[in-house]
Amino acid sequence: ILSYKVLAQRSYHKMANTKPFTVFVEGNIGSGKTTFLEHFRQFEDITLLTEPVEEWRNLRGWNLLDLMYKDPSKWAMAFQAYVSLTMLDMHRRPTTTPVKLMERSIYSARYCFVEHMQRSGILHPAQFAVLDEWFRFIHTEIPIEADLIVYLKTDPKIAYERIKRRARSEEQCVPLSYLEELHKLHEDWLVNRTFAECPAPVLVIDADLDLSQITEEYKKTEHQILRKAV
Ligand code: DCP
Repeated sequence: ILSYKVLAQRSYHKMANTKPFTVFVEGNIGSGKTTFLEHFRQFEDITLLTEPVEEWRNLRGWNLLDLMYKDPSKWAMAFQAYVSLTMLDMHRRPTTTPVKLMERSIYSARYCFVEHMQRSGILHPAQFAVLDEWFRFIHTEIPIEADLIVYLKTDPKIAYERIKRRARSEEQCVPLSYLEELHKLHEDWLVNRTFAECPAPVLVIDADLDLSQITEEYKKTEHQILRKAV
């Protein structure tokens, strides 16, 4: 049975003939994307799509995330191909709310992670070419909505400490240098705009603050994400 709320939201979209205002939350590993999304759970008119890490840890019983960290040159290609699929699924998922908030996007997969794997030689040029052709095909043939990017900017050392603290088993081998490389790629993509196309305006947030203070930072973004006085 469809609730009154869902029906009301559907008719809102029909009447207004609008697509949801779509926001990507981007930032380094350990920048606090999940916490940021959780902050918005209190609002009604918003669909939250958290990253499908659990799917990456269990594809028919296989932990692709673990395989990728343990033997990158063998597994990076398969892992990133699967990430692209799960991201595309999130981009295409219909919503009944006026706002859609997504953790990461197919763009950060390509412009940060795959880019790093290509530059560092983890991906063979032929493997990179296949992933890049997939990305180009999706980018040109499938409409991907993007209205705003929230960039949680973090000092790599702080991200490193958070990753150590949360102790996700697969990430124990992640060195600080990897986070520094990923940080540079996020900066080049979202701030310096040196090598890749940026699909929406970027709102930069200081995500170095600790949990007790960061809620204030998150609050500052509410009116831009919900697009009304809050
Ligand atoms: N990952 C990857 N390639 C991608 C996307 C993610 O290798 N295209 C990896 C990096 C992490 C794990 O997947 O080990 C999850 O990374 P995210 O930064 O996307 O998510 P977190 O949960 O670490 O984010 P946060 O700590 O900001 O909440």
